[in-house]
Amino acid sequence: MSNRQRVLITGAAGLIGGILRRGLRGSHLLRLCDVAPLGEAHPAEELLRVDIRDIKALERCLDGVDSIVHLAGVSTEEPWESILPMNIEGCYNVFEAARRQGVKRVIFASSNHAIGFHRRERHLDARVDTRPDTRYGVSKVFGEALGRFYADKFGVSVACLRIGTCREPDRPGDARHLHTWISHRDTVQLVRRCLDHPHYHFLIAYGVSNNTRGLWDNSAAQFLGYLPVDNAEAYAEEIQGSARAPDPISALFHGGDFCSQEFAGRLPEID
Ligand code: 15L
Repeated sequence: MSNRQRVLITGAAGLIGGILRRGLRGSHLLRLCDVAPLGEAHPAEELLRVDIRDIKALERCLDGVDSIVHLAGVSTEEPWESILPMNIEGCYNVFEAARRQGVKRVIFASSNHAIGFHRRERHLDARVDTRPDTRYGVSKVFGEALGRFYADKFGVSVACLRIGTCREPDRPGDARHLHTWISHRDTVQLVRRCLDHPHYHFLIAYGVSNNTRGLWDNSAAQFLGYLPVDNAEAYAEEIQGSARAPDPISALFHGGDFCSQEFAGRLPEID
């Protein structure tokens, strides 16, 4: 009998789902779920069509699962009518189904947009106040709060990863990415560390590579042993030669153009 952990990945058909599927294949038993097609099952993979809006279906697919990597949901700014069922109710369903089924750990794909309205002069650690830059960012703050609640109240081990910019192709694409980029292999390493660490209660970590221009401090999660190997700086010259200047609001804040969309605030008041 295998002693490999069984991991359920929600939203497994997305970009990060595909990266983790390839990267964790062989070391973990993967139960992959999505509403979108997942292709053919490889050995040690189970494929399921599950909608996170359906808590009963989620509960059923958690049988025998040790940990969940929760990626499903809306991954950018969208109308509240999409954010609410997917990122608020769907996220609740995942944590609640995990509790009901005795799942030990949930790794939640949060986002840098939970802290997007901090100014870029500021280096941020995991304890900084949240400052969401979009409804999407608000939903990620909600997911982090849910994680904290399920850890404290029910003893579920929870990691919230404030992911920066993970792209296909696997390289930064503009000047902001020189601090926000995370490569595919660093993404796999970070999630692997979160899955395999024997014990933690609750943590927040930034999903970012070892970027020379990085602005996010992961020292609170150092115990995980995450040692990113890639650095966006390798692409800096190329990017700076081709990039267009960001709009003035985007340039000020960590969240970039998520901050400038619909912006009707007053700059001096956003310290
Ligand atoms: C995110 O949270 C999004 O999912 C992704 O599409 C990118 O926009 C990324 O943040 C980013 O900030 O670059």
